[in-house]
Amino acid sequence: MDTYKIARLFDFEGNIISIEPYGDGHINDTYLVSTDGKTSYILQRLNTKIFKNYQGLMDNIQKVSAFLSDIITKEGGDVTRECLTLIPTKDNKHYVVVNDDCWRAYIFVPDTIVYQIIDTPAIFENTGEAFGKFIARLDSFDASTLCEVIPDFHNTVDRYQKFLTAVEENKSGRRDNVKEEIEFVKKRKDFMSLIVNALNNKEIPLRVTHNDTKLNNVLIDKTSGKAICIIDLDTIMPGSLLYDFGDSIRFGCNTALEDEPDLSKVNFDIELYKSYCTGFLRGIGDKITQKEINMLHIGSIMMTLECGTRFLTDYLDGDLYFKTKYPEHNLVRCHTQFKLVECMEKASNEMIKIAKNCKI
Ligand code: ADP
Ligand code: GN1
Ligand code: MG
Repeated sequence: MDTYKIARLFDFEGNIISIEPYGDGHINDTYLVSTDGKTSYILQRLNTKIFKNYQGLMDNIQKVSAFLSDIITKEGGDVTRECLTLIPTKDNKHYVVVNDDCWRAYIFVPDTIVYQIIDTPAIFENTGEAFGKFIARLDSFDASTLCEVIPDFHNTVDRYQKFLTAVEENKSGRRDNVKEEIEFVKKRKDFMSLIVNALNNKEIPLRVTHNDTKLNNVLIDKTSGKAICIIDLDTIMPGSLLYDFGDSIRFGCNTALEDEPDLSKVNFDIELYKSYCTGFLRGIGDKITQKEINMLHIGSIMMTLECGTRFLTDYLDGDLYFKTKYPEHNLVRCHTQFKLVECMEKASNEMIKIAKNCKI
């Protein structure tokens, strides 16, 4: 595929100088397009095997980024740095389909860093504030105008069923290698329905949420250390705030990388939990309910268990979903997540106390 040919379909300023693979996502193919003009661009090929309804997905992103851009303008912010800006194609569409691949482009936000691992609690607190603010800003967005990009994305009851199917089918022939891991999930079957039940019983509200709030989906300003721009809006759809909070904790409170093979390095950092909680609750302000605050620790454990179960499911299926760099990659990722689940389960009482004390 000729990325230059694709890039020329978009309404970029200046002449293209280079196009290089960029970033470290598990799903899409991302390229940095440098030009001789003032602006560089991000060009992305969407993974249409995963995002089958890419039209719906791109419409979601257009609506949400326009909505956020209005709010940021009203607040006197810089829209080119504080939210994603889609670049239209030369025939004024917000994406283009070439040979069944869907491509889109954004303004590249310069002088920012994405972290794969946190080194400063203050940065994590800023990240929490940005994600909290993100949900608060979308509070008045009409959720019924969004399509459900991946149905049942965080439906952990459904994830459990899919896991059982993968165990049953054993497509990869790897089932006997992972007996303990399978038992680990089965033991937690009842736990996996807690948030789904709370949503169904309307104990907690359904909101417009990001649904993929890991640390490398937020751009941090190099100079100020502030989390300025939330990216990767592919999974924006109705969900629970507990999913967004929990996924950030899953990724950010890990003392090691998501795919660290040495499990002695993988631990849950409770001080970082406190930092994120403080920032998140400040960012979301009065938009959070008491019941949600009481369940923040459950969100954290749930998202970690869900992610580990997804890695295990994909391992059993033969690595069909996540990009992998070596044959056991999904299993290594599964192990880090399950180790974190155990650590969080042990730290639950402390996590509950922290959330209570953070909210003034
Ligand atoms: P994936 O769904 O594959 O994770 P992302 O949309 O998260 O794809 O993009 C992958 C990486 O590209 C991000 O982690 C970030 O480093 C970088 N990136 C994406 N969009 C931008 C942008 N507008 N400005 C600067 N960097 C970006
Ligand atoms: C994927 O796209 P990316 O790399 O930000 C995945 C998330 C997982 C995450 C695990 C659409 O996120 O749900 O939590 O990997 N995204 C999708 O790192 O499945
Ligand atoms: Mg990403």
